[in-house]
Amino acid sequence: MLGWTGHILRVDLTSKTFKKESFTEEFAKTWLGGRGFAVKILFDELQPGIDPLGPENKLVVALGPISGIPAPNTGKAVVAAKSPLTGFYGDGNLGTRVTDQLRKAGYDAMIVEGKADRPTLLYIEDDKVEFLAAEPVWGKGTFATNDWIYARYGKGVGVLNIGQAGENLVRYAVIRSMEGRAGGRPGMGAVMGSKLLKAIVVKGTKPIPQADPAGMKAVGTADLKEVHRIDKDTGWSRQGTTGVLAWCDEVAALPVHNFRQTRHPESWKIDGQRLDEARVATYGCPTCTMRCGIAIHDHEGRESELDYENVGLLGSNLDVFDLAQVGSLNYLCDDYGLDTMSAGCTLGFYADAIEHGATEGDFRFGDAERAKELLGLAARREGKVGNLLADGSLRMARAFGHGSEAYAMQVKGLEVAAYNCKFIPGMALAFGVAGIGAHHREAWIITFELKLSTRDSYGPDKAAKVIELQRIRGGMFESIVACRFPWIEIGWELDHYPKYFNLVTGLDWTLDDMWKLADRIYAMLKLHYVREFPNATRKDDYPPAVWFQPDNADVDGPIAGKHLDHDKYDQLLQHYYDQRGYDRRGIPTRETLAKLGLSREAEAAAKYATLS
Ligand code: PTT
Ligand code: SF4
Repeated sequence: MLGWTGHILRVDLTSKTFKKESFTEEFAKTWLGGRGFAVKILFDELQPGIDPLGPENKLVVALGPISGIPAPNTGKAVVAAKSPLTGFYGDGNLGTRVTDQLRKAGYDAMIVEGKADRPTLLYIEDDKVEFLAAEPVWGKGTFATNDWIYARYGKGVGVLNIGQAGENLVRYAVIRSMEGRAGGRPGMGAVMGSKLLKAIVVKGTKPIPQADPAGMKAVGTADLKEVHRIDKDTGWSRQGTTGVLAWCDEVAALPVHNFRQTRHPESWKIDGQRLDEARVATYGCPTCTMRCGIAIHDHEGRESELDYENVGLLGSNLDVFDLAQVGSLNYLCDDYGLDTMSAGCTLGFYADAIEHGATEGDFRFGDAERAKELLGLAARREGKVGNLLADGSLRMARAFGHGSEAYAMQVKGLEVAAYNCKFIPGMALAFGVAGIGAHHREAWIITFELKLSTRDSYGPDKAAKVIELQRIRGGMFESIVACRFPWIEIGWELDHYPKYFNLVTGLDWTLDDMWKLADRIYAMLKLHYVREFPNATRKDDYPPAVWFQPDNADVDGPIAGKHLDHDKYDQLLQHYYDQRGYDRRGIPTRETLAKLGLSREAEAAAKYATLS
């Protein structure tokens, strides 16, 4: 079997043992890698109903067949586990050198299970695995932890680590890597913390098996140069992801004031142009030639790396229009290891709940200094407010009552990304049916939807577009494991990816084969969900209720008086289910599962929930 190492590293923190396990060629071809591996492994190995923060949960770090290969933007890894935020499968994707180092150590994935008896650093070097004391950095932030690790092992190693948020089991704690950014929004950092696992450090020295290494090297090296050239020509990485902020403001899609407003006259102060002007450094993931990590000096003079989601949710959503202050909030999230997006939505919800009298408190929109203190309270789970914030917006709303759940900006417990869908039905659907709760990663239909001016349509074509994008983004890119930005941002053709895949595996796949894999993954995500929530209904695939409310509509601007239509959204959702072969609850039918080769998985799920 070429293209895969054929091995998974299984580490048990309780017994301090490890095993090198083999997988079959059939497993590799059915699940490919990354998210594909993770959905299957966690489905087979986790009992529904387990405590996501208990030792029985497992953390999977999974790579793909092109991970670590010199080709455009292959320095990404998938981290997955049962989510403490949403209560079912959760994952994330982050740039890290663990990608190539773990593959060079001889593994396509690792599974971490059990719980250590003391703060632990897992050190992996080829066939060696060591369980080392991490007390010197327990209680420390991710920057200090990373410095400590680099000082001991050098900068060539791959590192995943957590900050205080992960240690204190904040439900939206992320995993950080200084060789990329952060990943695992639905609390993958808390899963590490629950296992007393402070960091994973990886070093590998073996070659990655490939069918045609010379051919891959020639194609990959040329393509890396070409991607660099196109990026320079188009100028995309000047502003990177933050280039979209000014557009969101223009088309009334920016989150402002906990998504109550869609535009703001001061938004220009935190847009991509201002970020580029304030740039003090540029960072990128391994094997990337269009590096988009733009760092500025924050209010306290520290370097802070900003993306659109971070600026939209910690900036405009909180009415903070001072870029340096947004940088500070972002820096704190990075250091504590909090997901910037859930943190921004949860703080926004808190300020909104106070404003609407659902609770009492001293936090107001625009108060960046208090927001900084609150992030600290959340990361340390300090006091009543810290504990409430640490549990995310849905649990907080349930604690407050007074109808506040309507404006907790989340789906299935995961907070939404920075696209205000008051009147953007397709993107609202994309959040509703995203595989792990609201995430823009899987179907970023908003640009297609608004650039074609089909904003007020709820037709079957929108459902079809969401499925097409899910296949590309949530399926192929998450399983072959590569950054999707060359495709989405600079127009790098999708055909390149089966070509890379075929060069390393010796297979003859087309994009259609990738879409079949993607559909299998999406069905599995739903099986994960229904196994945990047997009474699931189509309402679970609805976006936040506030977007449907007429009294929340904009009073002026391009979408004045408009809001999502409940019945039409339900029809759009039905188009999605029909096209996917799901029943009226949004669960794949037995027939659909059989077509996808998932009859055994259907039987396993049917023990817990009724399948049609
Ligand atoms: C992703 C989510 C995003 S998506 C952002 S900004 W974005 C936030 N970044 C955070 C951060 O930074 N610090 C922090 N403490 N929390 C953060 N949470 C948020 O996490 C990211 C880039 C970006 S920047 C995006 S869109 C693309 N995402 C990709 C993806 O998901 N898959 C893929 N195959 N390629 C992608 N390329 C791009 O990667 P999650 P990263 Mg992240 C400081 O993890 O859980 O998936 O949520 O991955 O290495 O940080 O790169 O405007
Ligand atoms: Fe990382 Fe940005 Fe490069 Fe993608 S484009 S690999 S997110 S630096």
